[in-house]
Amino acid sequence: MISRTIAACLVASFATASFAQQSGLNESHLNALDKDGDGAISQSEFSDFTVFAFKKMDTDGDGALSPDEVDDHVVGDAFKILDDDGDGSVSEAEFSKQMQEDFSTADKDGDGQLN
Ligand SMILES: [Ca+2]
Ligand SMILES: [Ca+2]
Ligand SMILES: [Ca+2]
Ligand SMILES: [Ca+2]
Repeated sequence: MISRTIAACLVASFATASFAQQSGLNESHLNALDKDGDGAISQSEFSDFTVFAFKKMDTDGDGALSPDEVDDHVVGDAFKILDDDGDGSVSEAEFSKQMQEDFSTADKDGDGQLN
C-alpha cells in the first residue's frame, strides 16, 4: 500500500500541472495518463509517465534523484522506499522498478490495464 502511494502521489503532483495541460484533460488524474483515451491506463502509458516523472523530478539533470528532488513531489518515506540499494540517490532503474511494482499492485486483475 505504501508503494502504491508513491505512484499515486506522482500522478497527483504531475497530472494536474503540465501533463493535464499538454493533453488538455483535467477532469481526473487517470484521464491525464490515458493518452489514447480508451478509459484504461496501459503498461506503456504508465511507462511513458514513469520516464516523464523521473525527468521532471531530476531538476539538476544528473540522472539520479536526491532526497530533496523526491521530497518536492512525494511526502513521507518515498525516498527510502525508492532507494533500493541505499546509496543515497535514486537511479532511473530504481525508480522504474518501484513504479512497475506500483503498477502491478494497482492492477488487481492482472490484465495489464488500470481502469
Ligand atoms: Ca489508454
Ligand atoms: Ca538529480
Ligand atoms: Ca540508489
Ligand atoms: Ca486491470
